[in-house]
Amino acid sequence: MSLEQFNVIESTLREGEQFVGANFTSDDKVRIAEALDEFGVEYIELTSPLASPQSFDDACMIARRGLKARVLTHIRCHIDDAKKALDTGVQGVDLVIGTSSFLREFSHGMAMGQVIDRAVEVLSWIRAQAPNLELRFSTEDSFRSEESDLFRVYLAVDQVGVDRFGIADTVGVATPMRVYQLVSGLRRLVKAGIEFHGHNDSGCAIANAVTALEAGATHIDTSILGIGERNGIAPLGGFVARMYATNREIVKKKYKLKKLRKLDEMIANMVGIGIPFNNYITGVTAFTHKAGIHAKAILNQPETYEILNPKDFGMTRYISIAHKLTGWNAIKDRAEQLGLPLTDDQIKEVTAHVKALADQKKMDLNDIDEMLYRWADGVTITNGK
Ligand code: HCA
Ligand code: CU
Repeated sequence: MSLEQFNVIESTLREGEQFVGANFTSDDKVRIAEALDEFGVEYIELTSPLASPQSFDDACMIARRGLKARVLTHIRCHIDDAKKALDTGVQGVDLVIGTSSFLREFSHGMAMGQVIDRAVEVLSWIRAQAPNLELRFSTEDSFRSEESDLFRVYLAVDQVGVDRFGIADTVGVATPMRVYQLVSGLRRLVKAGIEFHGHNDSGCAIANAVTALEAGATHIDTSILGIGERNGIAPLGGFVARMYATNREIVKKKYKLKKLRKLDEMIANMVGIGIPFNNYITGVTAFTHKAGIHAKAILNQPETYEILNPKDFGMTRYISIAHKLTGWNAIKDRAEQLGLPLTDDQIKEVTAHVKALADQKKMDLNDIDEMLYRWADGVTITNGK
């Protein structure tokens, strides 16, 4: 059920601000929020209003912008933070407190009993002030916390009545099995929504997010290009690619997929990085096919080797033919594109020639085109060039 009814909490403006290259101006933040809203994310999470005076002003401004997405801010479990968050006028507040022994010892210094008391105190206070505010409670470093501690705090908080619980893989240590186990355990315990926030240090962020949904989570945190602390969290594009591969129609209906490329490009420019070649959907090789065997099948039926239809994302596929792995079907397709009436036998000769030449030097499409034109003019080449 959750695989059909999930919500994206887009955290480029919170987790993403924790990326080393990010330093968004107020204008940048508005552009990002509006672009995400147009794309169709359900929630936009903003940096704590306590981070800086401008962060507070920007949160007020974005909260009042009338976006379709619900605007959230993210705070520590303190009454002072909560007060400031309420002053911004956001529609929801995401609270977090560390529960692992690392964080209890080296960060806030509280024992588990104190963590529980603090959580209940702050959440009850917020509930009393703002009964309709969307309230989420999350445990930082959940996967290195004792499960019994987590369930103790979740149950106590559930009495206060939060809308959502958060499970955070703060250090990227979780695997899908662990995520399944923890999320389904919590699912049995509470009725509220469940949010998963997963870092990507060991490459499991997207798989963990999807597994969380399979185990009953309702909300997934993402950021554009995955930017965040260290190497970041589940990227919006990669998560969307995964969900599209599971249920194309729902994802096409929920989001304006053709806007993804602009989102990725905008953030890459703002934070001073390039889009990685192997990025989901928008990477330069995401729809590039090379081996002759692949090219042949792609030309007959793209779905043979593509679970994502590039057209749905406003992208185009590319078949690379100027190399030794090429095949005559791909060369023939190129000849047809150029309008050259070569027979299959001639195409096969050209292909053999390409392969032989590619063993000797690096080639590009111009070389192939030139060769095809020469063959069409009846000029065959026997050796070299
Ligand atoms: C951080 C905190 C957080 C919070 C996640 C949450 C994490 O490291 O800055 O609120 O659920 O990864 O634990 O991003
Ligand atoms: Cu995080």
